[in-house]
Amino acid sequence: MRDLRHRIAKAAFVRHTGGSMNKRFFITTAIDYVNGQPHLGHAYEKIVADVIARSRRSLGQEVFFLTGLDEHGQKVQQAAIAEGKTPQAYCDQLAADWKAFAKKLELTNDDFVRTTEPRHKEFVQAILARLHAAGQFYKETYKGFYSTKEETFLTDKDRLPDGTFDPAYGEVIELEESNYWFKLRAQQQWLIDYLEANPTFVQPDYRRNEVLGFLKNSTLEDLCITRPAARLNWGIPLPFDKDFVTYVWFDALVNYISIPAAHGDATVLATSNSELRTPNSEFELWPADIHVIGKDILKFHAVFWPIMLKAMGLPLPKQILVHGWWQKEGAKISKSTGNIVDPIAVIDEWGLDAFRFYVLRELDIGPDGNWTDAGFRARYQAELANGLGNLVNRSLSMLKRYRNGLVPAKHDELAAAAAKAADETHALLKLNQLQAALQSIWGLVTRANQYVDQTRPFSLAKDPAQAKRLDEVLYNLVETCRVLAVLLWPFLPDTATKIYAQLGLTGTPDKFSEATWGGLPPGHPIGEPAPLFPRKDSPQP
Ligand code: ME8
Repeated sequence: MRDLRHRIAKAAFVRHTGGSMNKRFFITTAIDYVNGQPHLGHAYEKIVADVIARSRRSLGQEVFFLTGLDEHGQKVQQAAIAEGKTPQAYCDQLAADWKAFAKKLELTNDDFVRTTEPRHKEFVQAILARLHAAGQFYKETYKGFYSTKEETFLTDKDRLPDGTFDPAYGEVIELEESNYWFKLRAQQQWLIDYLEANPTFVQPDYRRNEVLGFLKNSTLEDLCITRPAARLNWGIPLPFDKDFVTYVWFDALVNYISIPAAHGDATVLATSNSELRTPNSEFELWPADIHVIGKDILKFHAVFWPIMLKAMGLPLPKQILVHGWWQKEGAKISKSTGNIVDPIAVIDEWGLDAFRFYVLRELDIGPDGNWTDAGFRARYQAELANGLGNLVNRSLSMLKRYRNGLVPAKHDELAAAAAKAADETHALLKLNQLQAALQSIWGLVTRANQYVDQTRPFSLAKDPAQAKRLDEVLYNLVETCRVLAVLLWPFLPDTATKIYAQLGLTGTPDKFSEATWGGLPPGHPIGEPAPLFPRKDSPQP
């Protein structure tokens, strides 16, 4: 009976929301090529996704956050050969570094995909078999231009006005070979209509317009989804023709559904036409809520991927969130010129949260960013050490000194400012406006620091007649610190946890609902204050 009532309630919920109660908020990042070490651009993207994942959890949603590595293809094969290793040995070694890097960034990813894993490969093959059987592919000999560096076929349309190909394509050769092609052409108008009917599918808007412009002004070519094994063998073999391996992009994009399949997501399993896994009705991921990607891979995600999904009969992801590219000191990040930001070195010297703060506060999701060492130091000093760090340290130190570390009676002079910051942050997090959310949180930091300057608790402490006023001021300050810890948690998890510990609170400030004023009970003993962001005199970050 109880079970029946539960099922009815659940069915009503599903009807009402158009979704399921078990559907998790599913967020992914691009999966990085393993042909080198992670750099600032990789770190930034993963941190953006992590903050969104953490904030959704804090707001009470169940989240599944997926990141990982793209291990097939020519670039990886060439890099392995250059090091005298087999591609698998090369990938295994680098995958260990990249996984350690995810830990270093304190990513809260729920899974880490490697495209060489059997769970991924077998799903890619199942999809290929299904699409082949459905007549979505055809085999044809192509004669034309090919960029080995980008592993892509080029046509005369790709030529620059002077007749050459963009140097980004590297060496362009003439090639004649047989391959399998995936039918895209017939879907062009459907995709235009979809993008027009779903304005938030690609964000920010100017990226959506870019895709629409491309689709409206050119004819979509069919996509070559294989490479002859004789030329490139580091790929997933086609299940229906052993002479070919799968094109690396077709393989890589499928990670967004192969991992849901590996966890038993019924929607994606239904499309693979195979008995790979038993569906788990408690675990629903697809469609993804957000794919976080960089601007250079927009076409793959906003053109090829939707058409692949349509051919499989799967719903499209809800949003493709496109970030810009980082430069350093105004120049392209490039290993050959030594113009790199090594995230690990910065984190080791300045701490993870200083790194997370700088990239999120400096760059909104969308435009390109410019890392400058001077800018990094300036934000560290002004916003972290003198802003947040100073506020927390002096608030807690004064409570220790003047009230023996015991929280006074509740008072609400800063309650409205805290509520404003919490409401704004809540709304901005829902919109993935991370930079604006940090600005709002720092509005509260600034307000509380001004409050210290205006109320002058160090002067109040000298006058016994002002004891009640001092209690009020101190309550407002330590309670603001507590609210700040909750608001900061998705962005600066270590700092937020340290603030909680210094306030003598156990656990982590990972529930947004606790950002409501008045959480610190009178008489509560706080812990030991300690500087959150030590001052640095070092010249280089
Ligand atoms: O493209 N600034 O891998 P990748 C910001 N394997 N972001 C940057 C950046 C920079 N300087 N450099 C790279 C691939 N990125 C494919 C993805 S997904 C199914 C397959 C971003 O290692 C880039 O935009 O070249 C992309 O989103 C991610 O890092 C991985 O790039």
